[in-house]
Amino acid sequence: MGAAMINPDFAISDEDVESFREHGFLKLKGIFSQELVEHMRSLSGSQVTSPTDNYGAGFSKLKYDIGNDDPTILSLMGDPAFSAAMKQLTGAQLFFTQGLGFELEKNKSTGFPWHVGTQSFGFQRREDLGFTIWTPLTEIRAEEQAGGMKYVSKNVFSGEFVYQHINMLPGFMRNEIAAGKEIGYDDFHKLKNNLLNSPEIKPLLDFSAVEDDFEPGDALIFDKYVLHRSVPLGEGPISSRLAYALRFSSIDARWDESRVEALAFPRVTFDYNVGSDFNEVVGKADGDRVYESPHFDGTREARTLA
Ligand SMILES: O=C(O)CCC(=O)C(=O)O
Ligand SMILES: [Fe+2]
Repeated sequence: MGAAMINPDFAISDEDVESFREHGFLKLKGIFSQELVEHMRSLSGSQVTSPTDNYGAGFSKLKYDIGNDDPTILSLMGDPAFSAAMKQLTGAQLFFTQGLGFELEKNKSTGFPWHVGTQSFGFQRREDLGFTIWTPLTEIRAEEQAGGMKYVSKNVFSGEFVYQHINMLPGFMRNEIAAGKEIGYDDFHKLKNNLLNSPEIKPLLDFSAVEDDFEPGDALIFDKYVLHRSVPLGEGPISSRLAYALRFSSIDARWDESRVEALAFPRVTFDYNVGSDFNEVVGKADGDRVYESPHFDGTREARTLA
C-alpha cells in the first residue's frame, strides 16, 4: 500500500487536545484515507467470524486479533503524522497492541451494552494507560439508521471503577459456589452487566451520552475509562455495520497477573470465551513490562508510535 494513511490535511487543534483530555474521547474527523478504510474493511470483512461462545453474542460477527501484525496497519504506526497526532492527544509514548472487528446486523444485533475495555486492557494494571481508535466502516447517521456508539464523558462519570468491579467477581462467585449455590452463566452475566445496564442506570447513562455521525474516514479515539456501548443498527439502507478497532497501550504498562487470572475464571466456568489468548501471551510474571514481552520480538519497533 502507498503512503497515504492519514489524510494530509488532518490536524489536531489545541481545543481538540483540551476536549480529549477533559472528556476522554474525541471524534477524529476525516483522519483516515479511503485506501486505509478500504484496507480495514477487507481485513475485518474477511476475518471477522460469528461469535462461537457467550462472549460477544450481541454481534453478528466479532473477532479479536485482526491485523495485529498486518504490514499496512503497522505502517500506519510508522506514519509520522499519525504518531504526532497521538502524541499530541495522549501525551504518552504508545504502542499498538491489538486489532478487533465488530459487525452489527440490521434490526437484529444488540452489540455490547454499557461497558469499558476490561477484556482488551485485561493484561495491564488499572492505572496503566490504554486507548482505542474505533473506525466505523459504513456511514453512521445517529438520527436515522444509527448503528454507531454512545459514550459518556469521563468528566461526567468515569468508568475506572468498572476495572475494580470485574476483579471482585471471581472471588465472590467461587465463594457462592463453595457455599453450595448454583451459579450459572446468567448469574455471571447479571453480576457483570447490571452494574451499568440495570433498568435504573442504563437510562441515566443514555441520557448523559454523546452519539456522533460518522463518514467513512472518520474515527473515534477514547481512553480505557470512557463508558461506551453499541447502538443497534435500525431500519434503513445499510444491512450491516462493520467497525475496526485499534488498541494502544503505554510502553510503560505492566502485566497484571491477578487481572489476567480474573478473566480466566468466567472463560473456564461459563464458556465465556473471547477467542483470544492475547492477555495471557504478553506477560509471564506480575509486573513484567508488556512492551518488553518476547511476544513482540520482531515487530516491537514497527508497532511503536514515535
Ligand atoms: O463496535 C461496537 O459496537 C463496539 C466497539 C467497542 O466496544 C470497542 O471498540 O471497544
Ligand atoms: Fe468496547
